[in-house]
Amino acid sequence: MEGHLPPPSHPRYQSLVIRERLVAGMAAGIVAPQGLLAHGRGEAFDYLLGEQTTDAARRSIDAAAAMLVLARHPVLSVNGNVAALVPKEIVALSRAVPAPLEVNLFYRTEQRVAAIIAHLQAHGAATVLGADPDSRIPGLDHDRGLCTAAGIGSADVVLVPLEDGDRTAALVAAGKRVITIDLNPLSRTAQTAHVTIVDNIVRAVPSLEESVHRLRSDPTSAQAIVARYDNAAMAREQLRRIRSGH
Ligand code: PTJ
Repeated sequence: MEGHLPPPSHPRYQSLVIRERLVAGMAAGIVAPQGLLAHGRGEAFDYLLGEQTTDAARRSIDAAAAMLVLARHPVLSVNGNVAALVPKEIVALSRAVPAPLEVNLFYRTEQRVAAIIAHLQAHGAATVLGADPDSRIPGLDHDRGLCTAAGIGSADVVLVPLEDGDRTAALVAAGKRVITIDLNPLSRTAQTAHVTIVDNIVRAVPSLEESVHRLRSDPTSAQAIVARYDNAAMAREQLRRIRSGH
């Protein structure tokens, strides 16, 4: 795959490296074909946001970290795109919180679940939930609703990056606090989650880990951050930025 890359001097080099990770992920049976389309949409929003972590995104990252460290039973949900783009980083975040990883797919196949679990384990994960779902997210039909009772089923806080709007709404309706990472501030997921990080997952997950390390030993600050966080104001600010061309 690396053979398709231009030299590092190419102005779009970083973006092309990220694309190649997804293409390689699809060839390895980790990414769904639809994941490539989802990434193209994300890229367009990233471009409009200046391909940087905005101040509004930083506030969301701190609110998400605070919510994760204060949670009774936080869980990090992983899909094909997440596993291909940030395998090492999501494992590091799972250790830092600490919170179990659960593979939870929109386009579920048992082969892809197994490939993603093996990929995460190759990047240092100990246990990864999701291979033997024994519970359901209420209100979702077919395989989209499958989850584990020990993981998402009993979680109070769930991180669901690059998620479908229907499932986000179902998790919220099930009484969970939902954190997402989604470059499209207009998506149903972005508008339904309690904390929406409008940033590229490749930047957001390492920043989230840093913030978790900072807040883990400071529950008073974490509580204050959660109490004053306003997700609707954050979304308005991100949209203003897109419309004004920064
Ligand atoms: O692996 P699976 O089967 O669970 O499927 C995963 C995808 C992503 C295909 C599935 O969840 C899906 O179809 O998602 P959507 O509904 O296309 O939503 C994905 C959202 O993520 C969109 O709003 C994109 O703008 C956003 N997005 C895409 N790439 C990135 C991103 N947000 C942050 N960082 C990215 N790199």
